[in-house]
Amino acid sequence: MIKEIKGQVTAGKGSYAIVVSRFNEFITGKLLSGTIDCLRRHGAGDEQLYVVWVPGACEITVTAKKLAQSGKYAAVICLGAVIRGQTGHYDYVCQQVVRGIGQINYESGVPAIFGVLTCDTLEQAVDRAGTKMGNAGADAAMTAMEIANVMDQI
Ligand code: INI
Repeated sequence: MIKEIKGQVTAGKGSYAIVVSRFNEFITGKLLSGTIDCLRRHGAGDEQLYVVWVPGACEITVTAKKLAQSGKYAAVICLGAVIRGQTGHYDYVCQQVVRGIGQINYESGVPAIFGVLTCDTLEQAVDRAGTKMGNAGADAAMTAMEIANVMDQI
């Protein structure tokens, strides 16, 4: 018989770390609200949630790595907003964050969830921070709960 594992989208008993950047806080604050709301709706108590603010997207990785390596969290959710219009080094910031968060996953064995918006315009970011296109923070929370549950079952 095939043994098949599928993740349940429930918070379970584990704790969740959320790293959120202050840069573009108008957007990232909405992502954070979406993440917390989604985790609570799926059974998380506030004692299971740990929020760490960092200056910008470039500082997410070092922080998320430390949280992942602590072994205290079922998943680390990374929230940020990199918007092309504001910087010539948009591509460098994006590359650094994407690669860094990806590395945390396989180096620590703890899921690090990519909830960083990489947008060409502020309007695109607004669309993904609780308006037309949903809330990327809530999406990241859903992913975190599902993969944490998968990890529990393996
Ligand atoms: N940080 C962001 O989170 N988003 C941005 O759009 C951004 N821009 O545009 O430059 C940004 N820059 C700051 C960067 O993440 C670091 O905090 C800074 O370079 C110091 O290391």
